[in-house]
Amino acid sequence: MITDDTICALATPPGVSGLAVIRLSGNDAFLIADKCFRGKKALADVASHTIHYGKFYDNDELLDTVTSSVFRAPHSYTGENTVEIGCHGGFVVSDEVTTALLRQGARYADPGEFTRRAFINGKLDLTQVEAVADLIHSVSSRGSHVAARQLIGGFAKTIQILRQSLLSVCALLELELDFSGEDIEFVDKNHLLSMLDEIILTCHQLSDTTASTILRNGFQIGLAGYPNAGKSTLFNSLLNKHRSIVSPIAGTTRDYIQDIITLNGIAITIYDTAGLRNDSKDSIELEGIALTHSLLDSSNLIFVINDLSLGEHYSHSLLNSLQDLYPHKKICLVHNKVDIATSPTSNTTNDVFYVSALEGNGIASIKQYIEYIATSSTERVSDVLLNQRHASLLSDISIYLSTARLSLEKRMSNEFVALDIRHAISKLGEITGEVLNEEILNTIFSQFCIGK
Ligand SMILES: Nc1nc2c(ncn2[C@@H]2O[C@H](COP(=O)(O)OP(=O)(O)OP(=O)(O)O)[C@@H](O)[C@H]2O)c(=O)[nH]1
Ligand SMILES: [Mg+2]
Repeated sequence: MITDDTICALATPPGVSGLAVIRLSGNDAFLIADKCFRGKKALADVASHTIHYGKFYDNDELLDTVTSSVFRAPHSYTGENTVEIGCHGGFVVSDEVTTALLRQGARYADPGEFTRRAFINGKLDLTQVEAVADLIHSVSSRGSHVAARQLIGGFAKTIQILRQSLLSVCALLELELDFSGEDIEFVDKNHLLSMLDEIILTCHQLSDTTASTILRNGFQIGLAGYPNAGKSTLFNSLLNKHRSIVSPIAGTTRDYIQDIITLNGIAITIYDTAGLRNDSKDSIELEGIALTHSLLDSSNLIFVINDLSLGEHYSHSLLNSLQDLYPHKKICLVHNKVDIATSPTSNTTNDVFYVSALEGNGIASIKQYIEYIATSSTERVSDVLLNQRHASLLSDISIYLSTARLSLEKRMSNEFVALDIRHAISKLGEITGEVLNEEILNTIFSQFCIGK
């Protein structure tokens, strides 16, 4: 499908840069570009996938010397005629080039409109569109690599295979219905049962979003502890920079502070938090404590920092209460200030660390541990960055298939079995966008920026 209007927008971030790229896509892309571009040949006459050097004018005013990359429909990102104009960067030139194209009949693109056209023209399915968004917004190289694999269609293929096998089973079940009087069986029911089991299992395995969320947003670590335990000192030491204020006054950190380090290609977001104490009456500090809890709640790993100079068991009641509050979370104990501790220190083990955040002892082993945990919690993700939309559709699919399975076991009529399988097929189609839901489409494309 080729839409009537031709859209244009800056595809690179605005600002001072070596180059900027302006995209022009639509039926009249060559016609419009040729009104501004003067090279050896008109762009309308050159072959697809070629690049041309020339001068770019707004009427008779020379704006820049540019390169024009030409892509003819349907062999372009959008599936439409496309020209990508590479001009010099900076705030002025790209703006003037865009304005000149608008003056010649192009329309300014909406956010995500290029990708939306790619979807409408069948160049990308919905999982690939989502991969584009993840690729642009990725915060870690591992997440970006998974998104790249999703972009070339890994996930879409898995869904297609599931859909195809369900479609063929459904066709056979419905065919059997036509011959219901004749006691003919086209589908081996035991085989169908095991097939449904397999697909339900695949849906369950696929639908855990934890690992994908870590790759998309980063692995979150919360530093918790009583005031003055040395959380901010440890935070700075892990980041290797002076980021958070350190002082001997209890209650120094009131708001939470976050920063990112990258370990093994995974973004690790560390949160320094307000010290947790039960007896505070200061309303600001109490608000900080409430914030700390909401952060710990969303953390993938929690470190409880204990001031070892006050004793090995000084923070035990805090550790116990956090373990009660977050029973499913990994919580480690960090004994800090070994340099001034009087009690003998044991060796660092898997969950218990002995460090001096001030002097830097033991920090390397904490980092190693973080890297190990973050890496192993994302290992299962291969070629899909699952999001909530996929997860909820996969859960719907499991429910439909489980109902179909039950009907089959109860030897109910094929009609019922087929109906639930059809619902599951439709939900699989929603994942890839074959079954359209306008509202979902709008939500997905609203996350894109202009020019993409
Ligand atoms: N000797 C020694 N002192 C430390 C160490 N870590 C932190 N301190 C000191 O302990 C005091 C408190 O450190 P902070 O890092 O501000 O402690 P905090 O847990 O962030 O404190 P609040 O923000 O008030 O909750 C400061 O005087 C630090 O210099 C350490 O490993 N050894
Ligand atoms: Mg602090």
